[in-house]
Amino acid sequence: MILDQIVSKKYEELMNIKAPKRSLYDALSCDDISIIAEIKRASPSAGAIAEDVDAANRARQYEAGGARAISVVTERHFFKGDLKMLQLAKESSNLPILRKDFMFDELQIYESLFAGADAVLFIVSILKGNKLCDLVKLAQDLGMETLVEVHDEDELTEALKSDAKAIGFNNRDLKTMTVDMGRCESLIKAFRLLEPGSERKLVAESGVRTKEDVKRLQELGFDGILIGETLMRSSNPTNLLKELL
Ligand code: IGP
Repeated sequence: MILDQIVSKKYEELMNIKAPKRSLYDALSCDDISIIAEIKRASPSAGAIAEDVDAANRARQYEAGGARAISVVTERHFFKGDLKMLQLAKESSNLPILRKDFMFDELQIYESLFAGADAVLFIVSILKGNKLCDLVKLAQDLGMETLVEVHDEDELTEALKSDAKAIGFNNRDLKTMTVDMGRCESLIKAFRLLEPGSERKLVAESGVRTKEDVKRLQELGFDGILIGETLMRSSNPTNLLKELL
């Protein structure tokens, strides 16, 4: 019957959307440190960074430089981003794509899935109560991976209640927009005490500029580093990535 055929085709299409994604966790599981390279047009702290960036070309340049994943900031009003950038980055590279936005509603998780995100970011400071655990679970049930971002020890304790397999330590305080490179160091120490022998992957975020910064974070035991502005301001991000690694 034609109706059965239509439904079974539709089912197949939906299962394809939920199919295993490019894995951010795998990208963070290499022997050496992995760079997650970010596409970010603007930010509240920096203003305009590269508003006319070609996301497809950037994604190719990042991949050629050895980045292991790409983060795309899709927030529209303060970061001048959109989901089209994410789609272009996905089509133009083979790397896992992390959607960076301010997520607090189930609809945003579905939206990310349909846009092609392989992983989504959750920021603990804007998620109260059980919301964080619920959203992490929903994203994972839909086949996406999750990176949960913290800025202090209280937030870290919250993050560890969730099932997230990757935790991001943000050097930037999103309330004041100031960067303190010592944050990652104190937070990774706290993490080791709170969860000894943990299997979670750890990502250092924000303010990374030099090879020395990368080395230092590697020595501290981070699996990945997220770099935005430094790469976005470079006219040759491929070479810059090679220098940083
Ligand atoms: C990148 P930087 O300093 O390299 O540009 O930082 C990334 O950590 C930063 O863009 C970021 C972010 C976020 C952006 C961290 N958490 C949450 C938007 C939303």
